[in-house]
Amino acid sequence: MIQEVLVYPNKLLRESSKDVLHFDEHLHSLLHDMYETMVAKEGIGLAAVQIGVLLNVLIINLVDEEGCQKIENLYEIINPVILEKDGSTIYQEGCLSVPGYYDEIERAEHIKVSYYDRNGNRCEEEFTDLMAIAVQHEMDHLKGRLFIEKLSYLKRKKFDKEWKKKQKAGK
Ligand code: Y12
Ligand code: CO
Repeated sequence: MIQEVLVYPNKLLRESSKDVLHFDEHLHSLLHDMYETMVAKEGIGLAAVQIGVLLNVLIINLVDEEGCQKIENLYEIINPVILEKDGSTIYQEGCLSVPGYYDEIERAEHIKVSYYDRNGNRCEEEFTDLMAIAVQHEMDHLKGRLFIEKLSYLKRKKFDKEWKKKQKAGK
């Protein structure tokens, strides 16, 4: 079922998520809802907290070279831990919980992550480029952090001012 995406400054977005303990039908139903919601809202990544569930679950589905978002390229990442990171890269990020705002954010260029799949199998994988950026963005959600918290002091001030103005205008 398509769920509502929580939008900044919703307080739940600041909470830390907890590890999944049971790889059962409830988890599979959550993954299904997350996928439907992400596709419906035209996102490429979503963390469970964004639909109000405080579990360490994230999904990422990047578009391919032809601009198609294929389900076979869907990553379901449960209880992720970053084992190694190196390099640095800057990318113009956006987030379904901060609609309409995009800014350049610096993150590690390569990461090695351990995680579990939907059946509880442990996986270890190295990610680079956009996938590494997306995993770090979504993992921040699991710790209650949004990408706007990585903005410089001045950029954040400008964001807060614009966001308040937008909220007043009811947009
Ligand atoms: C690189 C950087 C960040 C990520 C995290 C995942 N981010 C998203 O999926 C963002 C999606 C998004 C979609 C929007 O809606 C449309 O484009 C129709 C959007 O625009 C508005 O809400 C107005 C903003 C963000 C992954 C990789
Ligand atoms: Co986000």
